[in-house]
Amino acid sequence: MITLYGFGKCFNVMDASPFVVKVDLFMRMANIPCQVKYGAKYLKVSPKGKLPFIDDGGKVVADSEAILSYLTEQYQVTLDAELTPEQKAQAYLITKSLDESLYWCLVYSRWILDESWPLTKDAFFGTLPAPLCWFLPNIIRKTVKKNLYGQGVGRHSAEEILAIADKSLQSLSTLLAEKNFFFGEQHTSFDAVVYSHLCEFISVRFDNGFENVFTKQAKTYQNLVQFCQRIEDKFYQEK
Ligand SMILES: N[C@@H](CCC(=O)N[C@@H](CS)C(=O)NCC(=O)O)C(=O)O
Repeated sequence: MITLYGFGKCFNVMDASPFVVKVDLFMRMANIPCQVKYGAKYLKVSPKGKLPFIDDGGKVVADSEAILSYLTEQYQVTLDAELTPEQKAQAYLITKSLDESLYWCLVYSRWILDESWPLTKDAFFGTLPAPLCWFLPNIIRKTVKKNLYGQGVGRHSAEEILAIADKSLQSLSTLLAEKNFFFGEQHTSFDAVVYSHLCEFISVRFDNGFENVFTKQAKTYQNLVQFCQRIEDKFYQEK
């Protein structure tokens, strides 16, 4: 049985990390059974120091894209069998755009945006004992801020980052249009990729009903909201 290592259910979505959701949903779509193990402690044993990674009977694979490629080959997954080489190329490049651009807007919206930080802090560090809970969250927040600056997104203002995220959301909404899934009526691995990023904006719920500006903006795209619902109805009935 494959073990998927992630951070854990958070804000009402399957995992706080879109990359973990991507792998989880891909396995659900491909009917590959797996068990999940949750905890930031697994970062220490991850081959690349990030989550997700999987352990398939001793074969360890890290990085969501590498995991999807490994599973596709090892388990003869046919989710993308009907896609043309051109569609596969488009899916690859859009995936990179979501993983490398929209993802960092999400990081900003959770860790840096002042209106979200208290909730993020509570969700990620709420069970930390004292004295760790007094200083560790702020130390990690500073590291995230540094990473965002290094990556580039952190050099923009909140309004500019929201506009960057919105361009991706708007483009996804245009691409999806009236279709049920991105390449038509049949779901493909690309729908797992898109859902993994969208759910972190659209499907998140806080007990107090709070929605940050990024979530509010994402929810203005009705077809994207319906797409998330469609995926959840089909693959996350236990939610
Ligand atoms: N390219 C990787 C990205 C994975 C990634 O960035 N994971 C983040 C969580 S969303 C992580 O583990 N961060 C912990 C760290 O950087 O210390 C993938 O596709 O799996």
